Amino acid sequence: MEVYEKIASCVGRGKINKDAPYPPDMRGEDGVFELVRDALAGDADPNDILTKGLMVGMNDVGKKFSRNEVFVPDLLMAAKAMTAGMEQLKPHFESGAAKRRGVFVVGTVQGDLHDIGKNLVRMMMEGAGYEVIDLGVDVAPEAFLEKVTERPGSIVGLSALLTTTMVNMEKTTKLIKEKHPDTLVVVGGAPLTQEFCDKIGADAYSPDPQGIIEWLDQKVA
Ligand code: B1M
Repeated sequence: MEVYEKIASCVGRGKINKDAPYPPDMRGEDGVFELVRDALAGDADPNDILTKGLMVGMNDVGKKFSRNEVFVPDLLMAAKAMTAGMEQLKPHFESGAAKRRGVFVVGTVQGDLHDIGKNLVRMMMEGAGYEVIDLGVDVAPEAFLEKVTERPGSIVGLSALLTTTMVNMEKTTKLIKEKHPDTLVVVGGAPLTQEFCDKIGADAYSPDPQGIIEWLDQKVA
């Protein structure tokens, strides 16, 4: 099995590291931590580790969850395993952070606790040279507004993973645009579409963080 497949499989099984007792049938085997560490030491591309390994594993577990083959605790273990890999990729994505291109306020909208995608956006934006203020998860529209008021000219990034929390993205965008019409609001997350972005009056949507960076490159010269 090639290394990316092994990483994907460990994410899917929730195998964090060698010492982790879960899952019992993988006791003593390398987990995501060791596999990513060794892959980086062997000159693997951090982007490949992310897209061919970590994200593939997380996608698989999501599909199994949809088919009722795994349950919420399995998603949690997969998320922990993925985080053990992402932590090590962080310095590689942040290495371009010498310059500061602006302030990017990011958070997962109210009611939503998913933070892996949002953390990835944070890392990539830091890597692209932005000062990032991460408000975390379950962020109320007022909390975004407060930060924008405190840091005029900042760009806001909203993440949502649930169809039920997408409405809070709309509330947040409207509140910010009402008080600070010139603020750029960019949105992303698995259930979103360009159509939804247009409907709520956000400025840009991208299915991945890179698309947001490229859009801002055009917009904020
Ligand atoms: Co949840 N969950 N979850 N979950 N979970 C999903 C999203 C789901 C699709 C699973 C499924 O049914 N197949 C489903 C949502 C269905 C829907 O609304 N249509 C779901 C559900 C139902 C739930 C609960 C309701 C389950 C329950 O309790 N019954 C519950 C809700 C809790 C809450 O938020 N209030 C819940 C809980 C959880 C856990 C806590 C167990 C865990 C999250 C742990 C954590 O984040 N720390 C979890 C997980 C892990 C998932 C899946 C499996 C993986 C999400 C993930 O991290 N993906 C997910 C299924 C799936 O997506 N395959 C699922 C990896 C990540 C890198 O991708 O976040 O999409 P993603 O980010 C991408 C892009 O979307 C984009 O960039 C990233 C990289 O490409 N992006 C942006 C994201 N934000 C962006 C912002 C941008 C730009 C791009 O600009 C600002």
